Amino acid sequence: MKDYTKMWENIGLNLDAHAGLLGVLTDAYKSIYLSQKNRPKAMEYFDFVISEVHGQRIEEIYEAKKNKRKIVGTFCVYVPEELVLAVDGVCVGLCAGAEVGSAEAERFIPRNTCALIKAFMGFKLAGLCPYVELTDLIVGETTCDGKKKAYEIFNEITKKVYVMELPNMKSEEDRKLWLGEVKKFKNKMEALSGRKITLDDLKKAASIVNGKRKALQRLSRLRAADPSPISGLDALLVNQIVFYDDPLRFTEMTNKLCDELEERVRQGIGVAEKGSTRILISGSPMAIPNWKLHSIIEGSGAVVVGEESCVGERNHRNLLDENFSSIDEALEKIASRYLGINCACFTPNDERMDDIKSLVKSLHAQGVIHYSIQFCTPYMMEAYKAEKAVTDVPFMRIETDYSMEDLGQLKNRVEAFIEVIKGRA
Ligand code: BJ8
Repeated sequence: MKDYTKMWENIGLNLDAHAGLLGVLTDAYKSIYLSQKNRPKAMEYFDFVISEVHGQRIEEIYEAKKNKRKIVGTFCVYVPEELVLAVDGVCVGLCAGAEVGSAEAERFIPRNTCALIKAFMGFKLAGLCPYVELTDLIVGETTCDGKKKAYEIFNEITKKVYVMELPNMKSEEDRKLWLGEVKKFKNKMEALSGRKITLDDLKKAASIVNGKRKALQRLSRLRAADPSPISGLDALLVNQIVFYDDPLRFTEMTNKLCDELEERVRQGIGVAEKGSTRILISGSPMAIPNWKLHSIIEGSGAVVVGEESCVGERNHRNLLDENFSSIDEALEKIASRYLGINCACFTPNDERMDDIKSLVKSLHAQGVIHYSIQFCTPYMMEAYKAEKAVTDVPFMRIETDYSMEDLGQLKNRVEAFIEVIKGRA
């Protein structure tokens, strides 16, 4: 790896702590990812991206910033990426998937806050996230209570948080409110960049973001094969990297991966043996480098075939209707596309139950593991309804955080669950 020390220093990272973080990340990646057998060749690109996640990609974003492009950081799939790209901005998901800076974060937020919120506060406070340092704007949303209140504090610390008001229901009034928020966000992006958005800008942005979604949908469909041509761990990685990588390059490389997977499916080549137990994961998002549950499941001989999650299906299952001929029409379509995401922050949220059931069918899942990050009230609560909705296959709830303390206990539970599934076959 090239020496990026000077760049990290200029960005203002805590160099010693950052070196420690990269060391831990590299070791975890080697033991979880590089030890897998029979991986698709095209995963080499994604291995490279991870090895350069705080290197080459940061260099690219740093360059873009020098060229006066605006860098916009996000924590939620409700933020319309099209409006960032329409002003030639760069949209990045911010670091939130590892247990770092917890002590620093707990000076501002309660100990019993979900690990994702604690991590985004911790990464910033410990000086470990180069993305957050490069942002011109951080976009928050009124989703769960924890995030909503944490953004107030995050703004005190960073002075660059903008919050979109997301309704909690999906009635006509709520749709109007949300459309108003999308329009306000367009104005915000224009003011930030000093550039007026044209219809052409929107058309181009829509096609780029849809390109990524289509590539991910293709990947998702290929996982329905038995044997699955790709591990859940690798598919999760691709679904995590989409939030960081250059969008056009990401689409090209994911499609290349899918070409290879199609060939594998034709030849009956899989990562696990045909007939291996197939698990669908549903619940809270798994931000990079949260690979804990997938690695336990796949280390126990099953294969994860899908994620009903924002790092997964919820991020890409709906395309934006590109058939618009005015800016107003485009904004309406954007608002409606995003309101079709079924996050547990909504009430009622029965559509999410339909999504889970339909994924069980289409991916031929034999069991559902409902994953909630500990203290994530929306998903912990909604597990009840999900369990009631899934009647055809066994269902198990897991609540955990980013620490490795419960690894042994989780492994025992997952293995017992796989045995239950096998017993039904
Ligand atoms: S659309 S899931 S990305 S809000 S894990 S911070 S919900 S307490 S991340 Fe999410 Fe948008 Fe919804 Fe998706 Fe709160 Fe839960 Fe923590 Fe969470």
